[in-house]
Amino acid sequence: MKKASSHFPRIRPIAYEGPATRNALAFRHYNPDEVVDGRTMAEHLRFSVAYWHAFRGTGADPFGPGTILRPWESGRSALSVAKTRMDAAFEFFQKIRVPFYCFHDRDIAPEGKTLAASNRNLEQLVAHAKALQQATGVKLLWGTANLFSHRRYMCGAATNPDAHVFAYAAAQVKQALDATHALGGQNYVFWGGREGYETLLNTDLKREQDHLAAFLHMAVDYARSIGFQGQLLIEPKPKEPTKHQYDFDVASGVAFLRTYGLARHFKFNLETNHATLAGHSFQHEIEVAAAHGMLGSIDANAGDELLGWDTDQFNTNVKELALAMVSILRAGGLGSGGLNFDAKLRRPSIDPADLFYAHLGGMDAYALAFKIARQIIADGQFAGFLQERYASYDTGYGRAIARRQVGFRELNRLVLRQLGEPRPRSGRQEYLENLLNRYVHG
Ligand code: XUL
Ligand code: CO
Repeated sequence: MKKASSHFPRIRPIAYEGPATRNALAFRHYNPDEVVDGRTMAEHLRFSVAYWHAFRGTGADPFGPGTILRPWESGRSALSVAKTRMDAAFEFFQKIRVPFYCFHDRDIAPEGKTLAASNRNLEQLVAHAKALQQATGVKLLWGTANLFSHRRYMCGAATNPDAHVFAYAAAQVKQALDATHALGGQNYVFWGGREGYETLLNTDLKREQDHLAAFLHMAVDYARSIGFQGQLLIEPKPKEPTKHQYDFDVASGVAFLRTYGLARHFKFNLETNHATLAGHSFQHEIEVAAAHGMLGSIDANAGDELLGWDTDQFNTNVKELALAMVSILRAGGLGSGGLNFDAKLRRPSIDPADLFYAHLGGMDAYALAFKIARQIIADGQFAGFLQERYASYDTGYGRAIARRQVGFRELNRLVLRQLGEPRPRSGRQEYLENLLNRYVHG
C-alpha cells in the first residue's frame, strides 16, 4: 500500500487535555487510555465512526445538492476515488482516536452496472480496508447492506412485492456478510430502510412480514454457514423513508422476532433519533431491549425536538446520555456492540475540522455521561429508591404474586379479611429529578 500524504494536514491526533483545556481540538472528558475497572475508556465506550455520514455525507437536502466538498473526492475512476476516500477515512479514524468504524457496502465501494460488477468493486475495497485495518489497528464494528437507495428497492427489499427484488437483495446481503466476515466485523446490522409501506391500498402487510422473516432466517443460516460469529442486530425505526416501517421500535421488533422464531439470533442496534421518532425516549428503548436481554449496540445521535424527522445530529445532551449510560451499565454493557456516531454534519459545516469538532464533542459528552452514570450506580441512591418502592413484592403475599403462587381467590380473601385499603406512597418524581441534576450539574 502506497503511503498517502495527509488528508488532514492541519490537524494533529486529538489528545486528552482535561476539563480545563481551552483547546477546542482536545478531549476534555474522553481519555482513551484511562483505566476504569480494569478496562480502558476506549474499551468501555467502543466508539465508532459511521462511514456513510462522515465520508459519504455531502450536506445535500431535498432543496439543494451537497455543500461539503472534499479534496479527496476526485480521481481517475470511481474505484480510485473510493480508495483515496478510504485512506482519508482511516487517517480520520486514527486522528479522532476511534477504535471502530461501520459501513454499508455501497458506502465503501461504488455500485456497478451488474451485481457481479458491484461485487467485484466491493471485493477490491474490502482488500483495501483489510490492509488499512492492519496498518492502523482500527476495527470493523459492523457492516450492513444498502437496500434502500437504488430504485430497484423503492418498494422495499425483503418486503418487496416482486420476488425478483427479494432474490437480488438476498444476493447483495450474502456479499455484504462475506465482506463483514472478511474484515472481522463484530456485528452485522439490518436496518429495514424501506421494509414498510406507503399505503395499505397496495400492501399485504402479513405477507410482507412473512417474507421479511424468511429473509432474516436465510441471513442467519448463511452467516452461520460461513462461520461468521458476530452478533446480528435489528435497528428499529418507526418511519422515514417509508410512512410505516415494520421494525417500528424495540417492542414491535421483539414481537416480530418471537413470532417468527428469530429471537435467539438477534439483538438490537438502538438509535437515539429513531427512539424519539417512535415517541419514546432513548432510555426507554434501551430499557425495553435490556429487559429482553437483547441490548446489542447503539447508533449514537440525536434528533431536534422541534423537527419530526431523522436529523442525525451529534448528541451533546449529557443528561440524556447519563440516563442512557445508567441503563446500559445496569444491563451489563454492550458486549460486542459499541457507540457508533450515526450522525452528520449540518449543511453549512463544510470544513474538515468540523468533522473533528462534531465527533470529539459526541465522544466527550458520552465519556462525561459514562463517568456520571458510574457515580450514580456506585452511590446506589436511585437503585435503593427502586428497591424500596417494590419491596412489598420481596416477601409474603407480594413474593407469592411475583412467583405466581397465588390467584384472585386468595388475594380476594386476603384483602377482605386482612389487608383492607392500601396506603398510597409518593412517587417522589421531583425529588428524584433534583437528585439527578446534582449528579449532572453538581
Ligand atoms: C437510517 C439509519 C441507517 C442505519 C444503517 O436512519 O440509521 O444509517 O444505521 O443502515
Ligand atoms: Co442508524
